[in-house]
Amino acid sequence: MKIGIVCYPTYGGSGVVATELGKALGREGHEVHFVTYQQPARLDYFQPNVLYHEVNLANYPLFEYPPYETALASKLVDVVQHSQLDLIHVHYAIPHASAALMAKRILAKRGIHIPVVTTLHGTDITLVGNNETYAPVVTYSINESDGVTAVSESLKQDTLNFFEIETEIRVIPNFIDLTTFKKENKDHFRTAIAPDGEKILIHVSNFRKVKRVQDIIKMFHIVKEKVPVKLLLIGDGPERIPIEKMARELCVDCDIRFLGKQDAVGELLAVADLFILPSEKESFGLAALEAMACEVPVISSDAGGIPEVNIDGVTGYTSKVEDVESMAANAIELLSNEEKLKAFRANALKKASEFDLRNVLPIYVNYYEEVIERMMESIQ
Ligand code: GMT
Repeated sequence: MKIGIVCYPTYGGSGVVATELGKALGREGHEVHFVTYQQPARLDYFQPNVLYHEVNLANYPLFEYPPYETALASKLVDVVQHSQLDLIHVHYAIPHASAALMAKRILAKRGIHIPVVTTLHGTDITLVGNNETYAPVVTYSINESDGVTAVSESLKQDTLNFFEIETEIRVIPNFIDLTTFKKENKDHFRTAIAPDGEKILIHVSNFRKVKRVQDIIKMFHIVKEKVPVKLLLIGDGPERIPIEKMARELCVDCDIRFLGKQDAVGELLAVADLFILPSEKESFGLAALEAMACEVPVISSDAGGIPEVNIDGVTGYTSKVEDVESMAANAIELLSNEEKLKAFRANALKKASEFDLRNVLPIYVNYYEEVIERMMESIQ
């Protein structure tokens, strides 16, 4: 198959899923064309049948806001026509789905029929998409897509609750490449981070408000009273400065390392004892899955799709959003019981294996075939 993939090229979860999916499809012999405004962060090595097309924005003094959606639609028309794509798969509804649908209509006028699959990732539904600024276009884009997938049951339900949906939404969960994310021996890192044998907590995110990183600092403050512990904070974003300030005010800053954006997250996960994810909203929690694949149990909130990944009392614990005391108590319990921590580590890996890329990739491929066949039937 020849597949066009549209995504955000940044480190965010939707971009990571889209890029890893494209690379895996490429390895399976499909021809994959990424169409976005920048080389996707994880598209970091050459693969013969994975191509990248940059969306160029022609600016003009009249434009206070350069029309990215129009540029993307035009680029898609060009790529679909000249590379003879079989399907466009867009990740994150805004503005990718409406741009792809515009391209589809333009191509139909030229006698080229291409199906559009839209994958909903989370904030495109739960935070941004249901805002009245975007909701009519998001509703239309979902209903007009030839196929729609959501990354968790929870996100599917949210979509059905927030929008007037007239089409089927298929749940295809996020996945993990267990050959890349696995526990490796990085004892020298552990010694550098925790020289006195302290336990290590870790969090990875884009430091947006929705991640509630302040709850991590509060729980760390409580945990530190009972267990010698260090905290690694990976990633960067708008909340980082207030979080650093809070850490200083609570006098826990000496035991926290802000590592900023890191490429080799797996190497850091390899030395962690617990992954912390107290998000207010989280459609899936890919970062938690990456941790679990590295045998790191998860202390999280029970927001959105997290409980579909982090099983309470098995792979870690879930607590109500904002319940910092409960999260701290759960962390203390696990960190103080080596046997239990070991069992939870094994459970985390076992659960992560259910989301193995090798299981999820064929589900996407079958879905593409189903959507293409349905469209062929409809135009005959
Ligand atoms: O978490 C973010 O803020 C990034 C966002 C994205 O769209 O890149 O992540 C969303 O998609 C990920 C991949 O499907 C999910 O694992 C995240 O749970 C989801 N984030 C939220 O729902 C807040």
